[in-house]
Amino acid sequence: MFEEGQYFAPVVAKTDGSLTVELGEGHPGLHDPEYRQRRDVIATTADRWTPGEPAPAVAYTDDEHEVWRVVCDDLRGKHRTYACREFLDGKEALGLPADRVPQLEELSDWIEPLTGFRYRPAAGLVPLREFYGALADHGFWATQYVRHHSVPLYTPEPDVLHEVVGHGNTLADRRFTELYEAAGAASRRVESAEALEFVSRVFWFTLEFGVVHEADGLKAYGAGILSSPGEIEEFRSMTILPLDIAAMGTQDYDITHYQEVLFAARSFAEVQDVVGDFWSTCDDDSIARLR
Ligand code: NLE
Ligand code: FE2
Repeated sequence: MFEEGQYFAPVVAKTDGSLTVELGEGHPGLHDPEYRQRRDVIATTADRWTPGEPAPAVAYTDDEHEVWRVVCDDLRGKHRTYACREFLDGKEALGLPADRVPQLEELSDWIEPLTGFRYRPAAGLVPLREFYGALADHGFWATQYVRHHSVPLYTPEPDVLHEVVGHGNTLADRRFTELYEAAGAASRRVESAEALEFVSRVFWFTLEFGVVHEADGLKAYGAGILSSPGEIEEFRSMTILPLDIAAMGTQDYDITHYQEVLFAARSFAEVQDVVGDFWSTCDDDSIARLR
């Protein structure tokens, strides 16, 4: 339904300086003028933010709060069943509201004392170097719009539910943020676009879509699974391969569907050891040997 590579709808500047978000063919909000106007307003506000300022507050509508409630209600039991231990610890520490969309600034104020991380508002796609580089400085670029109400179970676009319910709960736990920081450091160390792409694929198959064996079965630790009430029920029936840096860094994926290939760690400690060590030490040469 979406073109590969376009899950971040292009954001275009208009002559008056405001932004318009170009929802593509097949986007559930394409023929919903009210939704399109919301996307434009939210993108424009984020675009006007300058570093050092508080993230702009979004005046979420009742309908947007309702989408948040529906997804959080649905995920409550599913997280208990399918989320890994470390995610559940972060979720308990953060205590996100389930009845309203929280603002990035208040989230940052809750997360910073736990791990040092703060959100930065993103109008749309943030270039890879900027997105990953920010992680090294405890910054997490995040969108603020809400997925269209007709598709609460799954969206290929990273919306505020993904950024906050998926990533926010992990940004609240040091075991995860050490990994985010290491990915950020790796992105600053590598020079070639190919090496950065490799680092980014490893991120995709771990912090976005990673799964891990626990005593009572396979659990998710990737934010992309943990923010989707649809995909979280399906990941166990996908092709599950063992954690392997060279395989993850070269594996192709389709961003527009449930992930068909996932990499499972034997334990979260394996993620820390293998993936954390990779990001902490990799450079262009070591990645070239793996590609
Ligand atoms: N598919 C995820 C969700 O529905 O929340 C978002 C993934 C963004 C990479
Ligand atoms: Fe994400």
